[in-house]
Amino acid sequence: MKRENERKPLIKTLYTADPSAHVFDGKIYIYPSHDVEHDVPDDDDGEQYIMEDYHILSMDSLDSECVDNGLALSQNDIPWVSRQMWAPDAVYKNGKYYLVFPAKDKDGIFRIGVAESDSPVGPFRPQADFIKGSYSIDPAVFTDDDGRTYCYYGGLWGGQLEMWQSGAFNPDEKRPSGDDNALGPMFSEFSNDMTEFVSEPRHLLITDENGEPLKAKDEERRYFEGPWMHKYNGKYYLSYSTGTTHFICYAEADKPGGPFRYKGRIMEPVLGWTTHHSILEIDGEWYIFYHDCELSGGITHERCVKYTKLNIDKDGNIETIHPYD
Ligand code: FUB
Repeated sequence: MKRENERKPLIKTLYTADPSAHVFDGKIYIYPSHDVEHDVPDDDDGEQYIMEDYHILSMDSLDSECVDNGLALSQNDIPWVSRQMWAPDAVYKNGKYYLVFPAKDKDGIFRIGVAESDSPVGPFRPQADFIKGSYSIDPAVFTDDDGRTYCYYGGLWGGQLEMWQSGAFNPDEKRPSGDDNALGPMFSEFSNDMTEFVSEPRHLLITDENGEPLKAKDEERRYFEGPWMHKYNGKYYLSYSTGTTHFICYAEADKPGGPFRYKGRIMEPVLGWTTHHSILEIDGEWYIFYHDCELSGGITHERCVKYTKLNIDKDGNIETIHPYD
């Protein structure tokens, strides 16, 4: 049976997207993008996503009202940022809450920054500069049982991931296509104090069932953006959006850095172009937080966050969700 709040916009007073959900101290916190209303036309570089700040949402339980906790961090307060505060995540470490977010620097290049707070809802104090060596978008932060904290990140097209194939930023870099190997998400380890990457950023390998790297033309399975990591029965599950084909898919590995083997589809397309999610365990059951454009009647940059139950069997197989059933 569905819960009262399930598959419905969790909050209607602001547009929200890209929900990274966590349980801190028994309460649910959602770290979303804060979409804004405007008339900028859509394009493949995501110019329509001109978000300027973050608001953190919270819920006492899955059946409670979702609360907007107000302004948590604005682009105007971050020295290195020019614009486009895209999908964030958060982690609790060292007795502090860290907000990890992508935004364009003063040269128009997406970087990843960190801000900290004593409260899960902020306000967050940004570090003076972006994480050295970071680039692209959609950071998802995962702390393993041994306390090591990793960042999964990167997005194609407007997320600029293809532009770094040579190791330096090149806006004219050719996109992988056809039988080229697809680009996997990036993977780096954070220092314990969350001020730097302590491992060289590298692409994660996602293979097919035969151990062959997924190809760029395999748009129903290859990585596009929006990575998330969850651990289940000792295995590592990388889930992500396929972008152009609008699915949320997943791949499995024995280690946090892969290699990952493609496993299947978690969610069919939602209303809107983008699909972006997080997965977490709440009171012994698993849930996916995601977004669609129901609240705005389909306007791609005016999205709303939702959640629904995820069914995972004992072997870690995830049942595909049809979001409007
Ligand atoms: O919200 C802006 C971008 O749209 C995110 O970074 C992507 O994952 C997509 O949801």
